[in-house]
Amino acid sequence: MKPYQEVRVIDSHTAGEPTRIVISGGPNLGNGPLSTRRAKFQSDFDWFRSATMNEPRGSEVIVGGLLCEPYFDDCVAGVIFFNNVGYIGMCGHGTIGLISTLAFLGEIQPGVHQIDTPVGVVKAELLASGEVTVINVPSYCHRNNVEVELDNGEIVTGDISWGGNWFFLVEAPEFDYSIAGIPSLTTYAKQIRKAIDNSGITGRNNQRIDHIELFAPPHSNDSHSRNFVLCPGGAYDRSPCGTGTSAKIATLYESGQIREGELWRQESIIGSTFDARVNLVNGQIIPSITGTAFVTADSKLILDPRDPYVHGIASSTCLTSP
Ligand code: PYC
Repeated sequence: MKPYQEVRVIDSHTAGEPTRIVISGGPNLGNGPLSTRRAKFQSDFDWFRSATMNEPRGSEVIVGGLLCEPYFDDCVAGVIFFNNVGYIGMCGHGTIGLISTLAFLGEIQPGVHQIDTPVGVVKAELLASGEVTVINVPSYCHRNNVEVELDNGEIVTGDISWGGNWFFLVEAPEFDYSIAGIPSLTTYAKQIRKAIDNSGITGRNNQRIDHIELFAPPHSNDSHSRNFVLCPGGAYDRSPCGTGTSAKIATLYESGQIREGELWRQESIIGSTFDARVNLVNGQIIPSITGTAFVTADSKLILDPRDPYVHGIASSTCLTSP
């Protein structure tokens, strides 16, 4: 018996944004519904999330996914997504990373696959080209034109929308949407999130709006928009953000700015793209997001109990490791 725990992970990036799928060596969460398993993960094994996501094994940029047996027989896999500070409902780039990881492992072939998540079953199609189309959860705009006041008195107007996570969508074309502009965009997005938190404004059912998405015109003539997305853990999304793009196109559709099936090509702050479309199913907006992921590592993390940082360097004090 080895004096340390081994965790097999497969890392990938989707349009520049990293995903780390835990293949084996993760916690045993039982075989109930994924939402129940996520609650157990959070209450009993939060140290594992921190160990795999925080430095020195991870970083605030990575989104993790624990590969699980699905609860529903017609799903090919289950997944619980998390990051350096907690758990996220759905993750568009992470689902594309997961599908590419399952293909890398030889577990799936091109075709449509169902994935079980804590917020519902998601479909994803692996195309022969290697691209992946995620058929997301129902998405919608909760409130239009909401005003928040920043500490400096500036009033910012945005839409509160759901695309599998909560977003505050703001048109902010005055910034530099290139790598050089990232520090200013990050500061501005953090000021907006602080103002939202302080004002008590939330998504449906009092849920926290933890993603801020800023928009400007695209750099390429083939795209429709460029964005900058601040994630809950403080990092910016290198990809155009699958759930954020879903929230955006649902909002555009509801306000009559795009039609069902029309292409919306969203550029990220690094210039990578997702192709998005609104599909209507039983009156609900079901966004589809197409992108590509590449596997970057198939490796083993070592969790050595003698290591003082075995559970990661976290700002959180809620770790419940034995
Ligand atoms: O692609 O949905 C996404 C996502 C959420 C957080 C980071 N990426």
